[in-house]
Amino acid sequence: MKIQDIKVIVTCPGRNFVTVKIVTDEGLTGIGDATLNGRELAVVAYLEEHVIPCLLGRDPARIEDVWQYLYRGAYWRRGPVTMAAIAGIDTALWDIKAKAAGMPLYDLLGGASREHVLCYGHAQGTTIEETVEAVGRRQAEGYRAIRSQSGIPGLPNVYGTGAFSLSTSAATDALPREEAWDTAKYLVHTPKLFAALRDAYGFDLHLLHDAHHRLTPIEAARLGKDLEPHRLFWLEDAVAAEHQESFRLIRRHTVTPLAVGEVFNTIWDARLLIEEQLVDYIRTTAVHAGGPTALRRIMDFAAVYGVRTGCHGAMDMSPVCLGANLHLDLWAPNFGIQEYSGYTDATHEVFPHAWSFADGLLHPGDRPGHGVEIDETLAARYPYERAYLPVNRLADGTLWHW
Ligand code: GCO
Ligand code: MG
Repeated sequence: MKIQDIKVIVTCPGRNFVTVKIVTDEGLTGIGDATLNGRELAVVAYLEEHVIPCLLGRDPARIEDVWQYLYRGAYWRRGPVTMAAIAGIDTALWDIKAKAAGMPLYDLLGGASREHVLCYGHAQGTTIEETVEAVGRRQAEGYRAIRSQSGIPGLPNVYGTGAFSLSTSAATDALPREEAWDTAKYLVHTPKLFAALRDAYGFDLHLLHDAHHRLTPIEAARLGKDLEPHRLFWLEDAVAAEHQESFRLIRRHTVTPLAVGEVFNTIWDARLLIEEQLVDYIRTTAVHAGGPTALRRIMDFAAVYGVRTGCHGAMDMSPVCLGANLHLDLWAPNFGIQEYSGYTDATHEVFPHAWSFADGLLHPGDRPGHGVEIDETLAARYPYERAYLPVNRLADGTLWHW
């Protein structure tokens, strides 16, 4: 079998998605997600100009060799653009291999380790009361684990708590929205949210929280400590993790479980965190970590140290990425949880998928391959729109982590 053609499809059925489609001379096709939120076209150019010409005519079965060729062979290793491009190709090649074998991808990886995959949804509100209600709605939809975020008095527009923060070219403000941040206010308010949630729903529901990289290590330690009575499933991205050693300090002070890694793109970003067991969950995801080949390696490395998985699955990871993640989740001996924040109806239609959600659980389905397709005619009806994530500033104007 030979790779005959590779195309890159960009579509915006609510969010921008970049999808790689590989066609073989035997008529088998495979697709992969290569979306990098807010920087989508950089990955398209990387693929079209620098990757695709090198792969035409190659054997699609040699996934490991193609991965090494694109990673080592580029000389410029790592980085979100490179790794998203590699992920698009790698995911499509695994799709083709599993289709050729007539197996769902999880079978090819070693088979299912469980019947289904626990996932967590999102609940948010501008006030504690609104968030408490939103958690109730998610619970009614079947979710057993819910990430809960709330607006903070005195701070308008906190990402992930109220109105959608994404700016698109269709909107009047096509540049990144500016949001405000105050850590002191946040640290006082957030434990109150979880106290209210435990009062309302008891301890049977798993609650998660995302600090979105905004704290310093000692502030994160304080938050972890203050959240201990509320028994969180995890506290996510407590600090910006360029400095992996930061987690040593956080760990010394709190038993709140820690999750990190949605912006990581290789195992090197997490090596120390995993080896020293400084985190409980590693959040790398197929599209940002270089596809199933690399994600499987990270999961296996984490398994050696008793660190569990918690793949990033916000709605800017396409249904193709979610499909690939779910096969790895079903297989991984050290699976923890999968994020699932849902998609627009148009996104479900553009990407028909075998994976399904019921009772707070996901399953990848049993179709050969990863089980996700793209309807190209429909995709063409939703053209790309330039879009930005917000930025965050302190009251004095200092640009802050968001
Ligand atoms: C999450 C994330 C997202 C990211 C987004 C960036 O935990 O789901 O933090 O909300 O910010 O995916 O593109
Ligand atoms: Mg997050």
